Amino acid sequence: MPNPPAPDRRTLLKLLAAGPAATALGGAASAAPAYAALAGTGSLAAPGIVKALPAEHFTVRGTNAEARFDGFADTGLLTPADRFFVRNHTSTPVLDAADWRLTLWGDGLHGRSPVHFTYGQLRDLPSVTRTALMECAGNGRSLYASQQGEPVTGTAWTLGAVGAARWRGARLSDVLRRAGIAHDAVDLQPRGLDDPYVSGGVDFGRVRRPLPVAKALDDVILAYEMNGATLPYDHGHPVRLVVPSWVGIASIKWLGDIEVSTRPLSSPWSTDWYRLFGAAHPDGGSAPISRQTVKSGYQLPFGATLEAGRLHRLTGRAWSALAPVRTVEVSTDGGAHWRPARLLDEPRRDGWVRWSVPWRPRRTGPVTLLSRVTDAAGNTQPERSVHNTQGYLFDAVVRHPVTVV
Ligand SMILES: Nc1nc2c(c(=O)[nH]1)N[C@H]1C(S)=C(S)[C@@H](COP(=O)(O)O)O[C@H]1N2
Ligand SMILES: [Mo]
Repeated sequence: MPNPPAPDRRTLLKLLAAGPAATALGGAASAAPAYAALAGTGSLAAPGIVKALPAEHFTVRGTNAEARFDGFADTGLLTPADRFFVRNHTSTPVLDAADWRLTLWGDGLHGRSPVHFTYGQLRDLPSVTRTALMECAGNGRSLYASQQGEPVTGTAWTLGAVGAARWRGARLSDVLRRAGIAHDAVDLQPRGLDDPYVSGGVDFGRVRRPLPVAKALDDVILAYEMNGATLPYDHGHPVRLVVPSWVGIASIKWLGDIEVSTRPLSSPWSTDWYRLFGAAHPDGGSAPISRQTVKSGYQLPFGATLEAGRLHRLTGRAWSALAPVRTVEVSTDGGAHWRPARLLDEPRRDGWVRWSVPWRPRRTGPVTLLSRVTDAAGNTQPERSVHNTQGYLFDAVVRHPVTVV
């Protein structure tokens, strides 16, 4: 399965209008004959995103599309690709698997360098299949302002910059060994084939971020399938990294090359961003962030109305990147009383669990619903998240307003 279904004509026009990324590398041109059909309706426009973004499932934020977390109620444990959030620094390049190759280079390879792998060679390696969450480091960011009154910069996600998928691909460790990784290699730097990221007149180069060799050799996948189908264009076609339990930025999409180095590497994605800056953190910022954190939420719109006197079944999801979920507690009275929710899935590492709780509200008026996850290592959601200026790793209990009528 070399390529996902080609974008429709309207999308192609949008991509062409979006600039050189869409047409670079011969991808769009070679896929062109399939563009004949359909023009979508009821969809939002995000510059540079190929897939349809129906308004009932997505909120567009700049070049990104947030999935509607409240709408996950009708999805299973896996998030379908057409409901999965997209985080693009620039725009989705439409690449052809047949033209793609991965280049490994740097002083951390002991033999000849560079080393190349074609798509076919990658697919011929033993494959692994693994379910893992993909979650942006800034997921929940807007809650720093709305709930804690603290300003942060960056995309104002609510809770929908997360999804779970079943990824299939080659082990990065297999590729590194075949490429001849040296024993003293310490850092990799995977880099995407999307356009260089330009912001405020500064060209930061193509999206890339150091990845320690220890993690790379542990459980990182070069994924070419998502939920049993060819990896979609927006999610990194033909090949992306999947770095389980780490912040989404580690999982470089449209992977083009990997530097392998015997010295520590850096990029703006490890120096300017994806560190914790602010009063509670060291001068110059924390170390680059790696693991995601703990979160939970109700699959209900903010401000939903619920009928008094009726028995409602409230549902949600909870997850931790640190250990399997152990308990979810809920409060339907603003935090005065807590009770356990029923877990609907067996907790697993790198996954989430669905939960439910019955609730018959008696009195009409505004109510704050809360949920709190605790994982098997004892990590739990605090009342407040420790502020950082770029709003990463929000982990506090979410205060979810509803109205009983
Ligand atoms: N090449 C490239 N890789 C990338 C990005 C990008 O813009 N370009 N965004 C990163 C970020 S910040 C996140 S959160 C995830 C999002 O993956 P998704 O769009 O498949 O949901 O991809 C990461 N990989
Ligand atoms: Mo992200």
